[in-house]
Amino acid sequence: MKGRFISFEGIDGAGKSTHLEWYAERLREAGRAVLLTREPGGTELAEALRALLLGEAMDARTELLLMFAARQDHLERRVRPALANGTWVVCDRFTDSTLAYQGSGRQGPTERIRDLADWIHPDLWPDRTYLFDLPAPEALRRRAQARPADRFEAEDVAFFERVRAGYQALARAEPNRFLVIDANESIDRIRLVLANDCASLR
Ligand code: Z5A
Repeated sequence: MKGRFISFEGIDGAGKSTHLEWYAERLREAGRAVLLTREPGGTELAEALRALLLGEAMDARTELLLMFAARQDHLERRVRPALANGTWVVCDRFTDSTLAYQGSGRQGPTERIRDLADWIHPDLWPDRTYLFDLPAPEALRRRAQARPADRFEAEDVAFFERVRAGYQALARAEPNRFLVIDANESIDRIRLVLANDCASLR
């Protein structure tokens, strides 16, 4: 049986990482084999690209192409093999991040991003995407308390408002795939929503 592909999305600081391990554990308890992974990253090569992407100055096209280079390696070596043997893949970010950050945030070429996605994974999109939705100023406030900023997190509020609006448009376009989570809710309430949805997917 083929596994399922679940992604977590949202602007930085919206709170998705707080729930990832917990969510994977709910699936394991239900007897599923789970691969918890992330983008950019998830393989040795993709993690090396992640370090460059988060740390090095680069132009917007280089950034976009490196995101997809990391994704291709991750899909080929880890995600596709896992799904093929029945493992559920829980992924911290996927191509919706590219559409939201490199497309809406950087005001980049959305059609080219979609072309790259069609080339790299024409047959593979998440079965479910959880979008953690939070106003950018609140996400910024949470982030500032949590850790020092990386290259993306150093962007201004207007950038993150565009990213958020991009995500919201993606969710409106695919209401069956996206579940939008009000990230202003408490961690416990969010877990209730996730647990109910997780049970419905299993
Ligand atoms: N990126 C891209 O541009 N294009 C792409 O295609 C891909 C990625 C795949 C790395 O992602 C960067 O890559 C990312 C976009 C770009 N930009 N940045 N930076 P990442 O996912 O590794 O980094 P991140 O988004 O910054 O994730 P994070 O550090 O794990 O943050 P988070 O998951 O959104 O939040 P958190 O760590 O779970 O929570 C933040 C704080 O809020 C923390 O103190 C929590 O305790 C607190 N929190 C969490 N939930 C709540 C609630 N409900 N109430 C109150 N406080 C809360």
